[in-house]
Amino acid sequence: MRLWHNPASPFVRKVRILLRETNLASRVEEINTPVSPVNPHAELAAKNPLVKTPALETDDSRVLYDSSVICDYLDTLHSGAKLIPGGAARWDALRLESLCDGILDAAVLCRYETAVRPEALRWNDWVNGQLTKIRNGLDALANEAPTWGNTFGIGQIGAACVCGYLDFRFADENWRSRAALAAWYESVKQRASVAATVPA
Ligand code: 99T
Repeated sequence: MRLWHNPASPFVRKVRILLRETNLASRVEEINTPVSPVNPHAELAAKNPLVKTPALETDDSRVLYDSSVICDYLDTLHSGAKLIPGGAARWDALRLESLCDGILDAAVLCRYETAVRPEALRWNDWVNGQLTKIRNGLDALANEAPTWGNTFGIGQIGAACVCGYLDFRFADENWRSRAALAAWYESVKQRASVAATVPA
C-alpha cells in the first residue's frame, strides 16, 4: 500500500498512529507530499481530486480518502482488537472521531488563513469563528476525557492528534488550561505510536 503523507498533517497522523497500533506500518510505503490549497500537488491530484492528504492506495489499486475512510479500511486488515469497535460503542467512537476531525478542520482553516492567505484579504471575524469551534470542541473533549480510561481507539487517536497539532501550530492557544485533557494527553504521549508520529 502507498500513503500520500505529510508530516505536518494531523489527519495523516491519525492514519500513521493506527498503522502502528495495529502493526500494519511495514505494509505501507509513505510518499512525502507537500500540500497547499493554492498550489496543488500534481501526483496527488491524479489520485485524489480533492488534492488533500492523506490518501491511501490499497494493494488492489483502490485510492481511499479521507482519513476516516482510510482508518476504517485499515482496521479491517488486522486480527487484533479493533480500534473502531462494533455494536453501540461504534457510534460513540465515530462521534468522538468526528468531534476531533471538526476541531482539526477549524484549526487547519485558521492555519491557512494566516500562513497562506495574503494579509490584506484576512477576515478576523471568520478566524474568531473557527477559534470558537476549536475552543468549544476542546471543552467537550476535556469533559469526556475522564471517562476514557485506558481505551485508545479511533476517537482517542483523534484526540491525541488534536492535542499534538495545537502544540505544533497553535503554541499560544494554552489548550492545557483544560486540566483533564492535558493530564490525559501526558499519559498517551508516551505510547510508541504517538511518540513516533509527532508533527514536523
Ligand atoms: O486543502 C488543501 O488543498 C490541502 N490540505 C490538506 O491536504 C490537509 C493537510 S493538513 N488535509 C486535510 O485537510 C484532510 C481533511 C480530511 N477531511 C481528512 O483526511 O480527514 C495540513 C496541516 C498543516 O500543514 O498545518
